[in-house]
Amino acid sequence: MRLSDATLRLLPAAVAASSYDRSAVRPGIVHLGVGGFHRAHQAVFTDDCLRAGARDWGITAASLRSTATRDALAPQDGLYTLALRENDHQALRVVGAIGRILVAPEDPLALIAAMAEPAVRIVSLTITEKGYGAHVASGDLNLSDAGIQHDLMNPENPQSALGLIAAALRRRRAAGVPPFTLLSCDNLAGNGHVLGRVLGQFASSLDAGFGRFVADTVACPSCMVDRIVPATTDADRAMIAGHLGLQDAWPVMAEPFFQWVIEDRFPSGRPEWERSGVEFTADVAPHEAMKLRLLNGAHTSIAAFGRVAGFATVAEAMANPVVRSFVQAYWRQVGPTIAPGIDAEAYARRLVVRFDNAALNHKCAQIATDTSLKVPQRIVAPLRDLRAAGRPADLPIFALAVWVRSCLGRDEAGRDLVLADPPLQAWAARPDLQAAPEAVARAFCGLGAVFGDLGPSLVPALTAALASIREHGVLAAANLHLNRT
Ligand code: CS2
Repeated sequence: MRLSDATLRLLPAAVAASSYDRSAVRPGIVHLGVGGFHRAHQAVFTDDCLRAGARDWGITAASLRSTATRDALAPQDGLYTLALRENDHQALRVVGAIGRILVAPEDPLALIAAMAEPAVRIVSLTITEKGYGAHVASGDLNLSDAGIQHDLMNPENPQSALGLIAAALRRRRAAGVPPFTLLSCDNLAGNGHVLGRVLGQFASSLDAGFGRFVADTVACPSCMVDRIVPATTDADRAMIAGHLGLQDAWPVMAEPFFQWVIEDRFPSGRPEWERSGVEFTADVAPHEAMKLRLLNGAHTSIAAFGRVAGFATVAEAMANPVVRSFVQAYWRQVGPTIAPGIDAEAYARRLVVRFDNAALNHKCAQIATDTSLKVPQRIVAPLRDLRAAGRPADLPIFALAVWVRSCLGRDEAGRDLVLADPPLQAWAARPDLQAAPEAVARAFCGLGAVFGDLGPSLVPALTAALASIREHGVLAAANLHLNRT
């Protein structure tokens, strides 16, 4: 039997289920990108509000690409299980905040109509770095993005997040309905700022008046989101079915820790997310910098070590003494780039415990997707600040070298390393393992979208790190480097 509204009453008492009348909930949020992260984060805190009696903040969710989540969750009335796991502890809960799930490519007009509903006051997004049609380094609209090109030509039948949002905003404007607040929940520095900027540029390219309307009336608060959410496996599905006594086609696994710090700019209102411990602030930037530079920067480094040296998961890599020392030294070096007033040391101490959580089974390969779009805000940004302050910056450079090494086709045991990074996959002149370290360093440092104007100055240090990795292997090279500095 399947998890659904009809079978909720069969759940064992140990599973915290939604007890409210879901049929009385009206959608107030449309969420784009209904992956595991949204379902373990924003949807859960919204579910807390619904459990506390709110009725205007249900979520209509949409996938911008695949039908998989809709196919899994529609037969379950949008219900799914969240398993919070930490070593040998686990807590289960069924989340009911998501009602309808739409699939944009199947019916873009249905999604536009859902966003145009006057009762919808927030459109939130987890569409990953590449979903914004932005140059991540500059934050400008990327006019060579295929989805953006298509939507500027076909604004009535859009495919991209920006095109869909713009179509809904045009419809609201024509009907005299105030715009929704746009809430980016992706790991971009100044995510709301980036979204507002590319949307404004997109809207102005369609029509200058609409561009001004977007710039003047659409609020795009920034926020910092944090919770580690590994991809669900079949073993997880079997484990959850065992606990529920019901089948759940797509449960979500996550760590207990979470943080969500939001700039409080919601002209049309918002759920009382603070009841779950969500923080509201006037300035998110220092929180974002802490999280992107310490958690995500270390994640990207660990994933690169893992891929090259053959560690499958973050916890496995962290159990290696060299990786562990490297990560801790990296935090000490990068920490001073975080604004004073934020306790970067306490956050880093907590990160060790979070990364050691063996129950998560968080795969290096999952983190290593789209890395060329992640490196600028995670590693290059603190490197730039360290340089500007005249401080040592060798560890971010070494981390970049490990990432570059992980893009050369094979790991140190000679196994194929598949790249899941569209811009790098499309790079015809991408060097491979045969190329000399200096040629590799020069080629990568020439990627302006990744390194900005910093690239040329990094060539010597990157060459030296790549040469040492080639000579000694990545772990021994890191160890030598740590002992030298
Ligand atoms: C990870 C993030 O996949 C990745 O790139 O670094 O998804 C990370 O787990 C989250 O940002 C944690 O909040």
